[in-house]
Amino acid sequence: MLSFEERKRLVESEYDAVIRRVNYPVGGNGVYTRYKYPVITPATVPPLWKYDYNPATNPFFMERIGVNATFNSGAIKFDGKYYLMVRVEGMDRKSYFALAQSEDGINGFRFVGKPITMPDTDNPGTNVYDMRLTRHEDGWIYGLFCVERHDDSCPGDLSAATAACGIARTKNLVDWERLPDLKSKSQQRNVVLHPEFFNGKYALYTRPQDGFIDTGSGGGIGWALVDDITNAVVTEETIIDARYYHTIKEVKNGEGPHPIKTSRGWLHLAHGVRNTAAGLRYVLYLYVTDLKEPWREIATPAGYFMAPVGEEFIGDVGNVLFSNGWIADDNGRVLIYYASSDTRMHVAESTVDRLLDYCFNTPADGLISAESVKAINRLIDSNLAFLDKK
Ligand code: M1P
Repeated sequence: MLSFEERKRLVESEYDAVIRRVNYPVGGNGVYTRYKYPVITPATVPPLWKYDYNPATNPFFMERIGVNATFNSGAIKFDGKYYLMVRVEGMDRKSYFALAQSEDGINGFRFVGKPITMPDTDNPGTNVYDMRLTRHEDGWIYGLFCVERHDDSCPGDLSAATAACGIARTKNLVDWERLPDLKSKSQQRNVVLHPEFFNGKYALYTRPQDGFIDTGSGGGIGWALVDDITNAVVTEETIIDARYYHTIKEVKNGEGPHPIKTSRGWLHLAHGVRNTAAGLRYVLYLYVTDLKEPWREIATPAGYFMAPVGEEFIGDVGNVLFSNGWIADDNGRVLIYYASSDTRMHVAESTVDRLLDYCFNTPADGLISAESVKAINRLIDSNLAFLDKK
């Protein structure tokens, strides 16, 4: 068996190798390019957060506090650097937020400082996760996240839970001011703050749901206005991206990060969920809404934009891609940060132009097989006509 010093050296060299690993693009369909290695895994969490470094209290240099997963991260560019607000899940099943930083958004993500100490409300949450970061035009950076609590109206059911939207804001990503949770008629998860005021009000993308897991009568992604973010109350919600039978979002859907403002509209990234004999399948899709009427869809490409491939299928909750963070650079590059199977973080790269081209030129879902065939035949016929002309 290795000594304290030998184990320490081994653990630190394994960590260094992960941090220094150089990533590279692999293939793609022209819309986006995946990168070979995940950008953050439990191995990216510093040994200092896991090990007791004192030989007197940890003579075997054993791990004391383990990490189960690193996933569903908010993203933001701040002072020229790329930051992920990572959902770190400990082996005790509790999630917390921690900031990871990279110089180029693809390589060398490393956790900085300590895990975030998020102030609580007077009704403490059991678990917090999936933060969406929004730099709002009011000057604050907001973090909206899910707060999960036991549902005390079901005292005999240990698994009964409620989901609400927690709201906090910061100027430096480290020190957070906690605001009251969003008040709404239904439970909420996947709530996202729009970056601009609308008619002088804060605008939210919501995801009304009947229960903790089931969205039930919640028809899809909603749009709601609130007067005061320091006491946010949703009185009216309009469904802007509905669910449909036999689509990738039949069971549920949810807004990803806040939409990117482009010359042609607000570009949205979301997740859609369908059921299969093997359980739920989560995929990512895009849509565009009008610049002046951000609740009005103007492009709805059919089907998924990204779905799990290879090792992405495998993890704590298999067959899941989930994204709550992307970054658009000034030069039009878009880095899409996505988690696979509730386990690890990846990056894919595209551009605003490519994503808009995809959205406006991919046929919308005709909702029945016959319409899908018509769309393919239209493409073939126009290709044949074009190629004939050449
Ligand atoms: O396990 C998949 C995802 O399930 C939930 O998302 P949704 O509310 O849309 O079903 C969340 O718990 C999310 O964190 C998780 O990745």
